[in-house]
Amino acid sequence: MFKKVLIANRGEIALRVLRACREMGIGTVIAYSEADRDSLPVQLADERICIGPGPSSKSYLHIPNIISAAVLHGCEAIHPGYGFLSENPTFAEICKDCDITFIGPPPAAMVQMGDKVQAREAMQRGGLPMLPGTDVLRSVGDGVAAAARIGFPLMLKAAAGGGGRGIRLVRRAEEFDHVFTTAQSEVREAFHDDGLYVEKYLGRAKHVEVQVLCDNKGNGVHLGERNCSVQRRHQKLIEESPSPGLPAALRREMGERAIAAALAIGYQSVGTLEFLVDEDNNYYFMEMNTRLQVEHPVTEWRTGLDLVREQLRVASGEPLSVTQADIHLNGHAIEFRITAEDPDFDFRPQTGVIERYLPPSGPGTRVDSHLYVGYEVPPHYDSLLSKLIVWAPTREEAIARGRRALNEFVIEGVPTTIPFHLRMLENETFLRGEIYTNFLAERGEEVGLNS
Ligand code: MV4
Repeated sequence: MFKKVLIANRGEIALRVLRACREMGIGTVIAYSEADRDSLPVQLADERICIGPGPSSKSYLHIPNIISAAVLHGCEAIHPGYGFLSENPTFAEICKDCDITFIGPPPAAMVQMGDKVQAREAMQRGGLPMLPGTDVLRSVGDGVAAAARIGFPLMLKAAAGGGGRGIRLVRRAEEFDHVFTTAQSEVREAFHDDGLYVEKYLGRAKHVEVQVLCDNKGNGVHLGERNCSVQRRHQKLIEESPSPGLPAALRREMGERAIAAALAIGYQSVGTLEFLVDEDNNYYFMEMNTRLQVEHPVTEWRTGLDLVREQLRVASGEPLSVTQADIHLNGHAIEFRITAEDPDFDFRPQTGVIERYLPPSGPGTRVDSHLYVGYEVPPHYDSLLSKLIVWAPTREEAIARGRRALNEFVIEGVPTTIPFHLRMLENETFLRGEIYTNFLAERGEEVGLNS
């Protein structure tokens, strides 16, 4: 096992990795930007090193400074957290060239899953069901021909995109040319790759993702699913497990096929396979995230596993500490993402100083957060402040616990999404477990959204 790990991230996930390291007796070095100088992870880490000014491009995305930080502090490994460089195969390769273990999957798996067309092809070979779709499209002409074959409505997506970036719904043929050319220029700008692809659009679908964990000896386990259909403009807001209404047999089948497909591409570390599930419980592979995800605590609570501990173990060459027979999914867990966005003003991100901070506690209540009174929310990064994760034996009890904990949660100094979450927990569609991916886009006014 490693003696010292560089944490190349910030906020709540830096704290999360730091905590796993500390419990395992692993030394921690936090790489931080000038904007995060006074952050909690910097205060709690064993050692700290500034890797640049506030803007991510000059700090958390600046590979030379991060590698130098690890070398200067004698770190054997780097944990990238999520976001930033966590799915950057070039960074993972440079770590390897510098004899530093990248705590995550092999670069080849990142490359393959990072290209959404390659990912679809690989996962289809791995036996996963797919929506009708196309190869990469480079011209409007290719697009029009493919669209005619697939039929409308369809989803136009960026081959180098993912997570909703560069995604567009095209309802009718007459829209296609314009949407394709607009998307192509935006995608070229955003990803330096103008590859697009088309999939048959699946309306009234649920976003159900399967957590997998693999070591570097060919062992792998699936750790249940998470329903992430409560999304606003492709930003997840609430995640829960089990996915309401998913038949047990389907849950088992999705897990078994997800882990088989992951092992078939030589996957290692934690990973998440995203599916769309339609009203008849048909499921289709969408994409694979080759990193630890924000919502991992939902799975940790149901399985009792520490996923960061498992990542550190497999990265140091140890076998999985569990077999599939050891995995027992208990109760119901729900995560609420508390962000510095104002739900009454179109979720506009806000900065400010935390004037009061009283996180909830009590039975079945976990708060992952880097906040403290006096903390100044920096403008450079995403707006996640805290994750509230509640667990209870049943969904109804978890919802009641979520309501209680959210009402207890005091954050003053910036607006937050707490009021939005409380409204969701009063919404009949949510309470019935019938939220689909387009709920907030089409019926957001039911929960006070004006978008
Ligand atoms: C789709 C889809 C419906 N049909 N693809 C969203 C981001 C990325 N995970 C892929 N996503 C979707 N892909 C097809 N062919 C629905 C989603 C989707 C979604 C779309 C719009 C608004 C919110 C959404 C939430 C989850 C999934």
